[in-house]
Amino acid sequence: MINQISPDEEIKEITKLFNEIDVDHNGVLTKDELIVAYTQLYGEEEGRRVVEETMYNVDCNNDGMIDYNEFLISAINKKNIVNEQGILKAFKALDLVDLFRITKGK
Ligand SMILES: [Ca+2]
Ligand SMILES: [Ca+2]
Repeated sequence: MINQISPDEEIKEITKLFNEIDVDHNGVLTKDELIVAYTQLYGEEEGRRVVEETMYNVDCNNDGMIDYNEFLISAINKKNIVNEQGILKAFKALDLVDLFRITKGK
């Protein structure tokens, strides 16, 4: 089977990015963690602005933190992985993520 896009690779990249931002590895991105990551990318002022925007757009359940599902959905939306296979892969990944989190949570 030949796939032109590789959703697996996309999700791996997204997961890697999430883990990099999640410095205390508790499975959620707090505003502080996002600010650290984004100010490195965009500088102090622009970074904070991007974080505000991200929290507003991505924090679906309004708990003030970005969990992996929210992060993945937003990343997928941004990358426009709109084909059926991509969405399917994403949902599969979400299942795995829940397992991952349960395993990780102590
Ligand atoms: Ca965290
Ligand atoms: Ca949230």
